[in-house]
Formats: sequence, C-alpha cells, structure tokens
Amino acid sequence: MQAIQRSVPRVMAIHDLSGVGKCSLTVALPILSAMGAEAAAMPTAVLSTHTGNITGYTYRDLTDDMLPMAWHWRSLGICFDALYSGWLGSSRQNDIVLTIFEEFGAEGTLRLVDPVMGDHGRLYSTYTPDRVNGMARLCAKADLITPNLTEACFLLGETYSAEVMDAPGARALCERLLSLGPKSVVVTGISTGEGTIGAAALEAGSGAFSLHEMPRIPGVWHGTGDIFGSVLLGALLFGRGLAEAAALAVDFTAGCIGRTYACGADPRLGIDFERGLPGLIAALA
Ligand code: PXL
Repeated sequence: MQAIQRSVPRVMAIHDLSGVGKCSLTVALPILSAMGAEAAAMPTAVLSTHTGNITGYTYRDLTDDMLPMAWHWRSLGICFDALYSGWLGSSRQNDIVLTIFEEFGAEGTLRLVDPVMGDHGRLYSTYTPDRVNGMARLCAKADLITPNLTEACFLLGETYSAEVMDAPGARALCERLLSLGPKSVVVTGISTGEGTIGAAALEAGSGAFSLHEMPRIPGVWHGTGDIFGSVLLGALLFGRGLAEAAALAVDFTAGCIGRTYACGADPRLGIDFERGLPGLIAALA
C-alpha cells in the first residue's frame, strides 16, 4: 500500500499510559501536539498512576496489543518520522520495539530510545536488574538515546555517584554511551556545580559536544525525563540541531519544575508543563 501523505511530522509514541502523575503518554502527546507534531499512541500498559513513590496503582499489561496495533497501522500505509520509546513493562516489550524499529525504521526515521529504568541511583520498583541488558541492546539500535545519569550508569555497568562532574567528565560519559551503539546521546541530570543541573549531548558523526545547565531546585520531580525527551524530539523534528534542542528541553523542564515548586504542589503528581506550552510554541516559531 502506498504511504499516506502527512502534513505534519508523525511520531509513534511507545510509552505507558499512567492516568494520573503526568508522565509518559500523558506528557508526550500534549507536548508533541503543541509543538506541531502528530503523536500516535502505542500504550505499553495502562496504570492508574505511575509507580514512583505511590502505592496501590492498578496495572494492565498491553504487550499482546502492541504488534497488532503496529500491523494495523502498517496495513493503512501509515509511516512515521520518529519512533519514540520510553517506559516498557517487560523484556518482551523491548523485543517488540526492536521489531518496530526494523519494520518502521525507514531511511530518515528517527529512532529515539529513552531507556526509562530508574532515577536517583536506583532502578524503579517495577524494573529488575536482568532487564538492563535488554535495554542496552535496544539502545544499540537507536539513533538517539536519552538516559538520565542513573540509567547511564546502569547501561554502562558503572557505579552511580551524585557528585558533580566537569565538562570533560560529562563528555567521556557520553563517549562511553556511544560505544554501546547509538548514533547520538543526551544525558540528563548532569551537574557541573552544586547549584546547577542540565544535560550533556554528543553526536557520534560530527563529534559535537554540548552542555547546558539551569539552576537546580532540589527535590524528586516526577515525569521530568518524559517531558525533556518529548521537547527534545519535537525540536529535532522541526529542524533544530541536537545542542539547541537539548538546551530548549533543559530550559523548558527547569521552567516546569520552577512553577511546581512555586505553588507547592505535590511533585509526585507531576510537574506543571501545561503553563509552559505557550512559551514553547513561541520559542519554536
Ligand atoms: O517517568 C517515568 C515513569 C514512566 N512510567 C511509569 C513510571 C515512571 C517512573 O516511575 O512508574 C509507569
């Protein structure tokens, strides 16, 4: 079947749908839409909330629905400009994403893997250490990966340290991640000073390295990686370079945290990205 034309870039967003908690699909969809991209949702699971610091959540696994959804889209001739995976519920889902990369990863399609596994030095409660290798295999097939510092350390089998690092140290970390196989990497949660936090980016082809930080507001802010990844992807789809897209994503995420902190909202329920969307649209215009 002939590919159906599309007027805006289309993303396959492969993440869980957590009803409350503003992460994964509930941030990827509105952010990508606001930035002008179409987001096709492939939910990996449906939960009542995310699993971070919240107990009693419901969980419905959707592993068996993923490939049939993809085959239906393919039967309709639907193509994607980006394949964007995030939180996955099982190692089988990793293999399914690999299959989707093979089937839909045409020339020019950006394969972005956010290897969502943990934060603050620990794996998420639903994530087992034996799944880390599977995630590393998926990262090897990506054009771009966006681990946070914790995930970077697990992928590399290195000990996590929350200590600050200098720019050469951040670049060396990115280089070690590129040796896993992806074409580019953006690592979040990088601090070169006690009061700042941001992201380091390295492109394998050009060797271009960048580091961008904002003032740090201490705390555990849920959904920040998903918000960061969605803004980064939206900016890349609209022609921004990796360094510029990463800086935009750092600034946007910092703004969300700042607004959430200022109004004293429960950070477990997600951060205030909504009020940042008009500014994001303006920044892209
Ligand atoms: O934002 C990361 C994330 C996504 N999805 C689910 C999670 C988490 C982090 O805890 O639990 C279901």
